[in-house]
Amino acid sequence: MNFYKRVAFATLLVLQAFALKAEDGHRLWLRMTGNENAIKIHNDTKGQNPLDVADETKTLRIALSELQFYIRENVSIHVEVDANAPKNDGFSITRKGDEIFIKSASSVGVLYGAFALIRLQETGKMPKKGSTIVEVPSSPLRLLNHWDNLNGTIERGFAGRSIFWSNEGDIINQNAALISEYGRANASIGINGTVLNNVNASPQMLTSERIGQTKRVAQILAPYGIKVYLSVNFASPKALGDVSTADPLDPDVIKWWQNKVKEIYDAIPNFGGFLVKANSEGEPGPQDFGRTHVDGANMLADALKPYGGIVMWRAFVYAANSPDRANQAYDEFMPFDGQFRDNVILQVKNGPVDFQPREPVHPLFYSLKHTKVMPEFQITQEYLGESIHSVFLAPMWKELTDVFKMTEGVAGVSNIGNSVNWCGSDMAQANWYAFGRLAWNQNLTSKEIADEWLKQTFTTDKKFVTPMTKVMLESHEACVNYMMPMGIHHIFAGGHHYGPEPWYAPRGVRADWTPPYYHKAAADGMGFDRTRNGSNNVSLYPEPLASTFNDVNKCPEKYLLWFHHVGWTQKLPCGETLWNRLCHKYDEGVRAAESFNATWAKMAQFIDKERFEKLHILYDRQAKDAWWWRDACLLYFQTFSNLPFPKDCPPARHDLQTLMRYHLAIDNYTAAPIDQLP
Ligand code: BDP
Repeated sequence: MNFYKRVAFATLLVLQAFALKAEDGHRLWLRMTGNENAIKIHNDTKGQNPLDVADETKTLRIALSELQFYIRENVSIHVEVDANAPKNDGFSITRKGDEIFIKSASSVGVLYGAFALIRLQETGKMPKKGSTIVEVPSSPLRLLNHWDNLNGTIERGFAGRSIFWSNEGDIINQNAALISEYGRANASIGINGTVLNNVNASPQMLTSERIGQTKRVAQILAPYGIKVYLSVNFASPKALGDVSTADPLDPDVIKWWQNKVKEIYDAIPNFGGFLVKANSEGEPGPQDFGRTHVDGANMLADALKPYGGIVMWRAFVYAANSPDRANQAYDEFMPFDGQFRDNVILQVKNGPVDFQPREPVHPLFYSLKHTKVMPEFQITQEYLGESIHSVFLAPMWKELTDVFKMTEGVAGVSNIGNSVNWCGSDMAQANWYAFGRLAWNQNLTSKEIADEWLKQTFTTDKKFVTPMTKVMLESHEACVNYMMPMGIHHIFAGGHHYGPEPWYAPRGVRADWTPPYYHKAAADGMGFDRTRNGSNNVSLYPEPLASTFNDVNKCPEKYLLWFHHVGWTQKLPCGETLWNRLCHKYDEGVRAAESFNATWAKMAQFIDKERFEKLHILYDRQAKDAWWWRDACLLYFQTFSNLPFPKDCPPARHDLQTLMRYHLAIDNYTAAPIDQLP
């Protein structure tokens, strides 16, 4: 080893020694141990191009050092940026004897190849002699969306404060090393873009001072192949006091945005573009000036076009007093199909209401034919137990990716904060990981992702990986069952969205912000009639889905109460009455949560004490919360059904009055990330 390498290696060992002492989760799935073998690494890239760009050179250097430090087998590795190799961030890995060749048309592709090789090694799948692997990502845009506010708080964040912004001024320099680690972690799973601020965007984001700070983040992330994007407030020109209106057709407004975009690109040449939440939940938008989504999005798109920037325009819109919120995005956007510029992408949440534990696929994914569309998933568990419940979200996201090709891109609302383990809970890291892996390859199965994540994050020991893979794979369905099975949705407590409050309906609150709007429980039954006789939401789907959803006997049980209002004693295709089935589904959820807790309790011997104990507290709490959810929902719905629990269902542990007096999460638990709990 030369001097530089020896120093670097010694530093690495010291860092690892520290890290080994305390398994605080900070290293995520990148827990590889270093390798003293001086494996031979060759950079076979010919000529100067494309390595005449400083960031490209840095990217390649990162790839080389990752391989140098972490590949343990005695092989020699050749990396090469070559125009004939896989393009679009793709790479090939070829093994001939003890030589491994990583090739890509870009240096970031080589970096992805390097991380892929390390992942294969860590999961016991090092390429065999004579084999070739070629990977090209499913989605060109693989983006995190941070809902970080400029004062450092994070909307729906359960892992501490923002790593980018703070009230106390510029924390970016202070956090430079952390932001670089963030870049590395994202690059290791193929994420190539990040929106740095909340969709409920402050106009202040576009001041010169904040653009300067954004530039710094962009510089730190560029070598990892990550572009930065910003959420913008549509009223910025007016709100910042520069123009008297924000009307997208006003020449002064158009000029303002052109100048602002130029200012950004002068500072950040590889800037990605804008994300916009307009005319939604009180945010300003073109409709405030009698204009349309198309007028607004295209005006911004035209300003960004000369620089190659894009607009991600969100389709999450709904107005008060609509008879069915699930119809609204479709009604507002379908008439515009084909009218958006080619650098506009409509960003659509996976379901038509709002990141519920389960929703049918948003109808816009089936119907938009001439508009670019990218799904928006929520990695942070706003509606799935925050950073307290361990719920692996890949199976939920697969419900969309199994029917929709993400050819334009995909966004995930991040669960990252300055909590030492990044996500508030060690298990929640799996959702960040799964998002990146699915964005890279939407055909991966949930099982493959869980398996490789567990092996890298905890141990490759089968006695741990096998039972915990099962727990992870069952965890989403369990959460649906103990919170809101059979198509029930949005019965959360108002505001924090952690615990159940199906009864929440204070006077003066918009109907569509209260659970009774969604569950419609009454003496005759429960569920939202979205059939052709009801809100006709079923007709927004193509055939045969529309007819299947419309028919109470054919509608999948998991969507039953989403599409139908069903009588309490009505017999379902499974043979049970609605009431009995509902009781059994809640019980299934509780039993599963208890079994996860019991399985985890047996895992102590396989992993470190620190993470074991923290998660043990969480799994225990999840099981208790599952009981709380089940009792609250069943006892409340029982006031309408007036029916007893079926004989094989255990009696409630709580009484309804008590459950209604306390608010799960607010009075009982603090919403602080677990590693900050007393
Ligand atoms: C809802 C969240 C809210 C977000 C909104 C959005 O409760 O905090 O601002 O989505 O996506 O789920 O814009």
